[in-house]
Amino acid sequence: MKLHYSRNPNPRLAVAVARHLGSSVTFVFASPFAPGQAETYRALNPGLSIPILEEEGRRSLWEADAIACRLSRLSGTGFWRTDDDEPDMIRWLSWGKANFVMACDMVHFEYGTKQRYGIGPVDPAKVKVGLDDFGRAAQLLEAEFAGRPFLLDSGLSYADFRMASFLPFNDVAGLPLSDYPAVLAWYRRLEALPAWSDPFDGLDAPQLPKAPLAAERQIHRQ
Ligand SMILES: N[C@@H](CCC(=O)N[C@@H](CS)C(=O)NCC(=O)O)C(=O)O
Repeated sequence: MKLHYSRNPNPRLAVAVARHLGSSVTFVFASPFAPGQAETYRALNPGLSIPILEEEGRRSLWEADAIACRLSRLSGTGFWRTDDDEPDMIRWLSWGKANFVMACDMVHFEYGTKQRYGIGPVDPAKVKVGLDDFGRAAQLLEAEFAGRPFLLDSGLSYADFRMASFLPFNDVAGLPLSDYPAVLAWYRRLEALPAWSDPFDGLDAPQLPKAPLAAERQIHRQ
């Protein structure tokens, strides 16, 4: 089984899942949007994006959530719940993608992706929408995490990894995570997991192109 990945948020998420579960995958560094790569990757994912899981005898699987589901099934663990907690887990995946993760993605896209790949200047209006959405979503999560350490009562699940998928990039995005102490404490619990904090350990994965750090932007503004 091959997991095509890069250091960007969704591939990082898939690598972290594989590492957390101890999946027997070969990690293949991919750059599907680089010149000359499209033809190879179109056969695996018509949309070209990664992560992609290539498994003998099966259609290639793309979308980090689908890959997490497959790897969890193969692992025989309930990291992706298959019991009575599954609806609760799906609820957080669904809400997260439309709210918290979406807000993080919006801000990270402006300060991170656009700057790394020279896609254009930061759009302050988009940043404002992203930060407002982040505030609303983080407030809801703050109340949830006041009562338990992870999203599900039964403990760590894939929903936590998905919800946190853009937070490893917060050095660049600069989202005000510390305004939400219970959310920050939850994220620190994830960071204590080696599979989450350094999923690329031992892999030959080139660093992402640089984007200005949030701290550098503060200095620049003064
Ligand atoms: N909805 C997809 C999004 C996949 C996606 O946007 N992948 C981006 C990275 S976050 C990509 O392929 N970028 C090219 C690269 O990393 O080289 C998922 O959850 O897997």
